[in-house]
Amino acid sequence: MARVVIVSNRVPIPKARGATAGGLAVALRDLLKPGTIWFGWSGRLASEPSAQPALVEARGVTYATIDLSSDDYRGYYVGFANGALWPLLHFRIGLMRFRRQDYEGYLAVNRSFADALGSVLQLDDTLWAHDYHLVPLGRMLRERGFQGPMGFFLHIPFAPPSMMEALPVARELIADLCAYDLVGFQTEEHARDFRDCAQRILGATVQGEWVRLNGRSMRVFTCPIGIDAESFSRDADRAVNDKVVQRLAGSLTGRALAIGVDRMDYSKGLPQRFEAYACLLEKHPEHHRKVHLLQICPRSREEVDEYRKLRSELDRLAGRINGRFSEFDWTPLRYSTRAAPRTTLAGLYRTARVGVVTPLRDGMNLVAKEFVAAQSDEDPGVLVLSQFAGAAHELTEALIVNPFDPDAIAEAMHEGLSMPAPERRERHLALKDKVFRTTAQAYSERFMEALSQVKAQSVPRAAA
Ligand code: GDG
Repeated sequence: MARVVIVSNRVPIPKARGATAGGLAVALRDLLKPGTIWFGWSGRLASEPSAQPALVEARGVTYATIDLSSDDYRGYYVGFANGALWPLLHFRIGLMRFRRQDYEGYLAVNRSFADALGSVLQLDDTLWAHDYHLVPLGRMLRERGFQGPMGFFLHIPFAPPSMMEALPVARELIADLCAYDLVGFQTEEHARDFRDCAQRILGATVQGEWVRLNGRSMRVFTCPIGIDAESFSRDADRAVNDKVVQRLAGSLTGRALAIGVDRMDYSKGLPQRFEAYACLLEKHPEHHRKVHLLQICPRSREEVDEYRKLRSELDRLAGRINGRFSEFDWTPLRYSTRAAPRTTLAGLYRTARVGVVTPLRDGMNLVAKEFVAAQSDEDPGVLVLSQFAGAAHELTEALIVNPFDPDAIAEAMHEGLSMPAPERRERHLALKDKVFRTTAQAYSERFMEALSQVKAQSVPRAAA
């Protein structure tokens, strides 16, 4: 039986006991069988990183990691991946900081990954690489003679040719993606943008889902990621005993809760959301003293300038909203930059009347799905969802809004806060059905199934 080798930037090595798994570990849980290997960066910086991966075994799965030097980390992770690719693929060309030397660092780390994988990979392994950090890895493995099927999944959006062309190394990156046998995207729009890029920028031939370049074909398809809805819903049930959830519920004293949960990232539309909340309070004074917005946004990527700027902006906006609307016994906005434990989070979603998920652009957005999974059937909350989150393609019964329009978000929040129970229940049941169908398990099965077929279907490649 062929082994599966997963490669991602970071590797979620399970802790001894009781560790909560991160998003990708949940999504790939069914693949984590004895024999599987998960390879990536350890998260550690070393002055002279070893070329040999460190191996840790847990429940039959081998976790193989390498360290990076601080120069590599700056070029690969801070510079190219998060300073150039992330903004570009989220349609923020103005924030893209491209530097040749960062791109060189990005290639160098991908080469280190390919070299280190050499000591781990066997000829008949199946490889699945994840996300924008690892675009060139497939080509580099082929150059080193690896022959097994190789899939790649992009968790974030893709950009159309007119935007991709702004990146000086767009051709190289698109060609590198074509070196995989299968590339998966969250939505058909992202997949189509990639195929258009391959056609217009590289001159590839596109036929349906197949892209043909230099005599070989690869498949580009849509494979939306999901969550473990059953377990999230159980967490929400269990959270009735969670002290923090109990304290929060007690502190509401009958007021409604609106909730937002996002990594602190400029793609998540947080300033617009804060503005929308101010707009709600201004235009609908009937909500004064009747609602709290709880915004949880754990800090992330603070090495990148834009993220530090965003934090100051949110601090300022939060202060302004509370300064303007607070009363001595009512603080309209509760804002925390600390992460909440997973069960607490599930309980907070359950307590909320409205979930506000308004990214300016997002590959999928798992928070939208978690919010739905956490609701009770009897008294569910309402999801306000950006039309530019991948999740909006599936979760059409949410209140869909343009995240650039604070007035529209405010009106949707008002609608959610005022919606009668029968309509809330009807929308919720439709959303729940989808979230419980397109789960994490369905996602990984669908990808692996496509990967097992794609090699047989693609034109045999020339010897590497
Ligand atoms: C990328 C793509 C795509 C957040 N705060 C806390 C916390 N979280 C958890 C959420 C959710 C996850 O982090 C965030 O996932 P998202 O999907 O919303 O966003 P990204 O981190 O940007 O993820 C995205 C995803 O990859 C998967 O393909 O959907 O589009 O950008 O699970 O719950 N978890 C805990 N405490 C917090 O305070 N425990």
